[in-house]
Amino acid sequence: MCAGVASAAAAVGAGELAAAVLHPSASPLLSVGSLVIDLTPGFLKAAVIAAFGTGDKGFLIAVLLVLLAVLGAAAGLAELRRPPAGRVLVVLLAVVAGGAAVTRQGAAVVDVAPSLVDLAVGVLVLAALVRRIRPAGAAGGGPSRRSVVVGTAAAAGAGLLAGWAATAASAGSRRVAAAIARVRLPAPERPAPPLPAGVSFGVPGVAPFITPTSDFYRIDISLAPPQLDPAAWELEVTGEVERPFRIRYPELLAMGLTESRTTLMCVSNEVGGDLIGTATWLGAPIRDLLARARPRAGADMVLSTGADGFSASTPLEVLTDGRNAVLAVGMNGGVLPDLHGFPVRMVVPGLYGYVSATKWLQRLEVTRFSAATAYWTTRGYSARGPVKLSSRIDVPGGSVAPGVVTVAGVAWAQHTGVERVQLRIDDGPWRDCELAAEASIDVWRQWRYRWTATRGTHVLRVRATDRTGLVQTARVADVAPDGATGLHTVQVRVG
Ligand SMILES: Nc1nc2c(c(=O)[nH]1)N[C@H]1C(S)=C(S)[C@@H](COP(=O)(O)O)O[C@H]1N2
Ligand SMILES: [Mo]
Repeated sequence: MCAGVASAAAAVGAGELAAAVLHPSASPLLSVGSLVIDLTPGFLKAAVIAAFGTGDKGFLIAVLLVLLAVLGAAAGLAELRRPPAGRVLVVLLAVVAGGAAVTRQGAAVVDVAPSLVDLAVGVLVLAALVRRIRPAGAAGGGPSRRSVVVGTAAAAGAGLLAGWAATAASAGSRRVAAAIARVRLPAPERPAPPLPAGVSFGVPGVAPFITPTSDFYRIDISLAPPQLDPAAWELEVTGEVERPFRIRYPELLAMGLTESRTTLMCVSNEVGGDLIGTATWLGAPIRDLLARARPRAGADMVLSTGADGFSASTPLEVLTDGRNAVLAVGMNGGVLPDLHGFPVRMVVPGLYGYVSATKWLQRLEVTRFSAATAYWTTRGYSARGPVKLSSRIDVPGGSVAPGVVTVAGVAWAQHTGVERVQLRIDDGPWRDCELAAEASIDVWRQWRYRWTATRGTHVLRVRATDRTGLVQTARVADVAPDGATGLHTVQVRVG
C-alpha cells in the first residue's frame, strides 16, 4: 500500500515537474482539476466557492491529491495480489490525465508529455517497489525490510520534492503575472509612424506583418524565465564611462519613450526557418542612457547582462548611431511579457538576438571587444553578429492545383532595407517579384509572385537584394558561427 502511494507521489511529482519545464498549463494535475471543474455541477461549484473562497482551487487540488493517494494505495495492493492489475490502474490514471491535458482549450499534442512521464515513473516505481516486497521465490531470500522502507521513502520523497519545485516555479510566474498586470506604461513620446497601407499583401499562409506576441518565437538559455520584481529592478550602467549610474524602473518609464518596429531574428534560424518576428516595441533610447554615462574614448562595445547569466556584446557604434536601439518595456501595445524579458530588454535593429537582445536586463558595461566576451562568443559564435540578408518562401507548400498560384513570403535586411526579391522556378531565369510597401528598413518586407503552375514537381528558389546592391548568396553556411546562408528552396507538386 505504501509502495502504491509512493509511486503515485513519484509519478505525479515527475509529471508536474515535466509540465513546469515544458508547458506550465499542461500540468496533468491542473488539467484533471480543470476537467473536474468543468464536470462539477454548478450548485456544487458554488458551494465550494462559498465555503473556500479563493482557496477553492487549493481545495480542489487537495481533494485530487487525497484521491490520488487512495488510488495509489489501491494500485499497490492490486499489484501485489494480482499483477499487473496495479500497473493497469496507473496506466488508466495517466490516460485520464493525458486526455484532460490535450483536450484543454489551446492545448497542443505535446501537452500529453507530462502525463507520459507520470505513466512511466508510476509504472516503473510501482513495479520496482512491489518486486522488492514480494518474496523473491524459493531460492532467494526476501528483500530486507530496510531496502523496502528506504525505496518507498525515496520514491515518495523524490515525488514530493519534484512537485514542490514545480509549484514553487509556478507560484513565481503568478507573482510576475500580477506585477505585469499592475504596470501602467506611459504613452510614447515619439510614436511609431503609422504603418503604410500595403505593407501586407494579405496572402493566406504568409507570416503576419506584425507577429502577435503569443506567436513570437522565444529563444533563451532559461528553462523557466527569471522572475524579476519591477519594484526592485535596477539597471547598472558602468564600465569605461565617466559617470556610472543606476536607474530604476519608474525612472526609465519617465525618460520619454520611443515606439519602434523592429524585426528580431535568432542566429540559430536555419534558411527558411521561423525564428524571426516583427513587433512594435516601446522603450527608452539606449543612446540617451549611454550619453548620460559618457563612454570614455577607446571603448567600442557594450556588454549587457541578463538575470539568467546571459550576456551579449553589442558594438557601441550601433547603439549610438541614431537607429532605434531601445531598452524595451512594451511589446505590441502591451507590457513586455515575462518570456520576452520583463521588465526590461534590449532591442537593436540589424543584429542577431544573441549579440543585442538581452532579456531580463540588469547591467550595461561599456568595454572593448578586446577586453570582454559574451555568452555565445565563448561558445563558438562570433563576437559581432550583424543580421545576414535573407528571404523565405511561406506559400505554397506541398501540393497545388495547376493554374495561377501565388508564391509569397518575406525578405529581410535589417537596417539596410530590401531592394528586390527574385524567384527562380526550376532552371529558369531569376524573375522579379512584386514587393509590398516598406514600413522601414528595420523590418522585413513581404513579396509575392503570380506563377502559372504546370503539372509536375517544381523547385522554387528565392533570393533578395539589399539597398547596397548586395545579392543574397547561394553559398550554404551553417548557423554557427555567425548565421546561416543559402537560398530557401521548396518543392511543389502540381497536379
Ligand atoms: N537574458 C537573455 N536574453 C536573451 C537570450 C537569453 O538566453 N537570455 N537569448 C537571446 C537570443 S539568442 C535571442 S534570438 C533573443 C530572442 O528573443 P525572444 O525570445 O524575445 O524572441 O533573445 C536574446 N536575449
Ligand atoms: Mo538567438
